[in-house]
Amino acid sequence: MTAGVHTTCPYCGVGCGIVATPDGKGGAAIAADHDHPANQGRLCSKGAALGETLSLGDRLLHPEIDGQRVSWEVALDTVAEGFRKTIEEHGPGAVAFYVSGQLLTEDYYAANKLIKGFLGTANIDTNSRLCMASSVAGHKRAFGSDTVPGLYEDFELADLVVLVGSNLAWCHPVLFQRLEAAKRARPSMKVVVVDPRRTETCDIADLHLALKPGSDVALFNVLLAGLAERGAIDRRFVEQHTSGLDEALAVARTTDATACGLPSAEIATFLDWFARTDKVVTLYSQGVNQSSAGVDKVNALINCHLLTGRIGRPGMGPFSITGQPNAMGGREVGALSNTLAAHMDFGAADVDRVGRFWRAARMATKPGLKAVELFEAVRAGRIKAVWIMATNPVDSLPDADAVREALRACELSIVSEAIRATDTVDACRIRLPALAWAEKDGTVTNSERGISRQRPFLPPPGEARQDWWILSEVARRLGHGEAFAWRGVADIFREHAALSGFENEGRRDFDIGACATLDDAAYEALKPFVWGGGSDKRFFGDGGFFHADRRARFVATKARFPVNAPDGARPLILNTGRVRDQWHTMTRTGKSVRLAGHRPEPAIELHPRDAAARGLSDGDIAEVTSAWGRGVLRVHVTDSLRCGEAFAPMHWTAQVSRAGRINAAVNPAVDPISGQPELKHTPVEIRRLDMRWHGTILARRAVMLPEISYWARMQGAGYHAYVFAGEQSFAVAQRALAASVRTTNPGPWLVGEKNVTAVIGDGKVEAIMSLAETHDAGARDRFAPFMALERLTDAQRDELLHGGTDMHRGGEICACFGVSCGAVEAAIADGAASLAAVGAKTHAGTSCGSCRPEIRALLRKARLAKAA
Ligand SMILES: Nc1nc2c(c(=O)[nH]1)N[C@H]1C(S)=C(S)[C@@H](COP(=O)(O)OP(=O)(O)OC[C@H]3O[C@@H](n4cnc5c(=O)[nH]c(N)nc54)[C@H](O)[C@@H]3O)O[C@H]1N2
Ligand SMILES: Nc1nc2c(c(=O)[nH]1)N[C@H]1C(S)=C(S)[C@@H](COP(=O)(O)OP(=O)(O)OC[C@H]3O[C@@H](n4cnc5c(=O)[nH]c(N)nc54)[C@H](O)[C@@H]3O)O[C@H]1N2
Ligand code: SF4
Ligand SMILES: [Mo]
Repeated sequence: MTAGVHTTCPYCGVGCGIVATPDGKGGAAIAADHDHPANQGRLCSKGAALGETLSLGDRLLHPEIDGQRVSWEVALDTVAEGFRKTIEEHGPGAVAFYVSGQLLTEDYYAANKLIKGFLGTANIDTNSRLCMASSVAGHKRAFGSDTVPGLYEDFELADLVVLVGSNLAWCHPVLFQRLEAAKRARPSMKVVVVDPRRTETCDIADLHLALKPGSDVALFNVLLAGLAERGAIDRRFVEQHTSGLDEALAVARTTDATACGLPSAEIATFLDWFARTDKVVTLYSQGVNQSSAGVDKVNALINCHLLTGRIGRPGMGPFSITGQPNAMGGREVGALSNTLAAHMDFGAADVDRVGRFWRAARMATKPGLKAVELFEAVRAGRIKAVWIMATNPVDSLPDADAVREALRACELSIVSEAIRATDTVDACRIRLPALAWAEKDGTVTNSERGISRQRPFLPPPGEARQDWWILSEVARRLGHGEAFAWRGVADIFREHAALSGFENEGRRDFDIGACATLDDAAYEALKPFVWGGGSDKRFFGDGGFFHADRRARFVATKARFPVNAPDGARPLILNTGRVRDQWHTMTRTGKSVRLAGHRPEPAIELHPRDAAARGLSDGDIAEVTSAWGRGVLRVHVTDSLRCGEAFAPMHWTAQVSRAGRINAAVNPAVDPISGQPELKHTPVEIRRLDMRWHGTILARRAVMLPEISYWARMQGAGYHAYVFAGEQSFAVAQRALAASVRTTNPGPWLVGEKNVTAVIGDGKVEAIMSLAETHDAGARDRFAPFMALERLTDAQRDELLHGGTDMHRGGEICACFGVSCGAVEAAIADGAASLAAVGAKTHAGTSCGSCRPEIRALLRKARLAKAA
């Protein structure tokens, strides 16, 4: 065993420290870093399962052009020559990069420098456009800079924490656990959740405001007016450090509170708590940003903090939480199409300064296209060469079928990817193999401006290379070798740090100029640190905003509502987001067996009344249609939604589900300022599909399913699991499916009862299939134990062919120990009355803790049932 390597989790923006210890066989043991300031020894279910994502079977390991393996020389020459020719013939505006908050800062810097300083265009946008763009724009309007003023410890120090459009329990679980622990230690602390859905985050809420989708501006306007009326104003702060209050208040006072669809008593309680409490943190995420009024939502809530002077002091402030591990690093290098570099923009002085620093050959002088319009330009043929890095836009952009079409029609589509089978890789001509988390080297910045090292702990596989190397090789071929002559990531980091300090003199918030002189050893050993702020690392406690007059701005935000409103034909509002155990397009979390249990299928959640009105029951298959496209998903009926609203997770792609790719249906409307798409609000209709049969397959080797209406694939331990349903005749489907299974899983075919069939060769199950006229939700759980057996006894074989052991598990709760809902309910029925007691009986909730909100919900349900 080698010693543990200190690195950072590649998933969410909390940025937890990890110690990875390679096992010498290509894997590694993953443990939490007890010394990392972000997590202090904690990890969530996704972080804890990282060890299961390291295998190489599905990696892109060699460059490819049009499906043929080629050498790096050929691939790089083709890319460089393609860009050179396109620019020569059509100008720099005909090329584009589309990059990602999952690049390391050094990779990100290289991409941004190449296109903006040497190709002469700012047509580089990042998936942060779908994620943080509204916060960036809102910060700039209010503060004059894109600054997150506070720190994680502010959540622990606050007396009131307001979570707006954030499902913290599932999306930033370690921060949620820190908040939960603080509230337990100090029960007087209050938590308010503002979200149309009752999420797991509401588990710790003292007040849940299930507002009408899109009505956040109205809510915070009402709050602003109410605070002013009650005199909850910090006059000194407002007078010395802000401007624009009168205009903002005038608009706020005309806002109609009923727009929020909330009982007035709830709004009154919120106002009362906010007015009375000095230490307030307002944390916000995609329920705010991903909206056609996203920037106004950000400013409406910042207004309330400026009015009360609650910003940049311990336990106070607005806090925009980032999603991706390096969303903040991307903002630092300036890789949005409307930012330049190092928190500079396209003003003439900035363009000149950065151009001199880079010794740029061809400097971009104006902002480029934003993600949605960038892919429209690709589709229209105005952009003829596009290079995608570390993001999967065929699944994650709205109106996603149009994105796929755009890429297929593009003359030069290039993708740098770690994984071979993704919907974007399938659509691109040139495929460049990138290093993945375990192999790459560099830095990331988390939500609290904390910079940490990601360090490699496994050797580079195949011919995969890190993104910065690929970029600099292309730059060299285009004649810019000198500007890209880095020997390694430390060189790039020093250059990036130097640019942040270059002619800065305190005018720009982002300044890590001191790091420009780190030597290689110091960079290697770099400990996590938070950049900026005063001695306590916070910004703006004493003003010092970055507008020219050093004052913050109140922004008058008039309540506007989503551009695409529901109507008679599409009366439901589709909201989308995340589930606890999957990460985005599942290229990594989808490999983990233990993460496959919690939410195994793409689901559409519906309120019981909306379901009943459409003849839908839990477990049915439904088609979701919008003006842009459709998806086919499994129905989940739940009263955690408001009537009239539906929710679907964003994670399922064409690789894992035939039609579960919900972004085909999601609308591409954007915020007029930030260009961030409105991913939380698409008018849809939902109808039941009449399935004539339902089935489950567990097979050692992947099965090519015939054309059927619905299927989803999930990872089992040493096998693939498929759950599916179809509209054709039963007999035809049964024959076609059996043939598919046997093609890749040969052996004796045994026919059992209840339409169970199996391939069992030499006593070992190769494949199991069951088909029935009704959905059998427990089939996968019943059959799974048989796949774990090396050799079946006769009795076990008979049991299998009779339909498997009858144990309905009701879905998994605890990913760490694989504990089902059924087992937790049984423990509760058996007398376990607390989280600790359930843990003692079942182990559930005793490791990473991500499932504790769900266990508490089951405990509550049992208590209510008992009381009734
Ligand atoms: N498990 C998991 N964790 C993740 C990720 C992941 O893929 N999986 N991705 C990471 C990334 S990149 C990001 S950006 C973050 C996202 O983290 P979050 O923003 O917390 O997650 P979402 O589920 O996208 O959306 C948050 C909530 O916004 C609510 N919402 C919808 N419309 C409105 C509205 O009009 N107003 C308000 N107030 N709320 C509304 C939704 O109901 C939803 O519960 O998560 C990060 N963490
Ligand atoms: N409907 C709906 N759509 C959404 C959202 C939503 O809430 N609702 N959320 C949006 C948000 S906030 C986000 S952030 C996006 C995320 O959407 P994407 O960025 O498309 O999602 P990922 O699956 O994280 O894609 C990252 C890709 O990079 C690859 N990769 C990993 N590491 C590396 C590397 O080092 N180099 C290279 N070259 N490749 C690498 C991974 O295999 C993966 O394919 O989705 C957006 N789309
Ligand atoms: S909270 Fe979970 S996903 Fe986020 S950084 Fe920490 S371990 Fe990774
Ligand atoms: Mo994100």
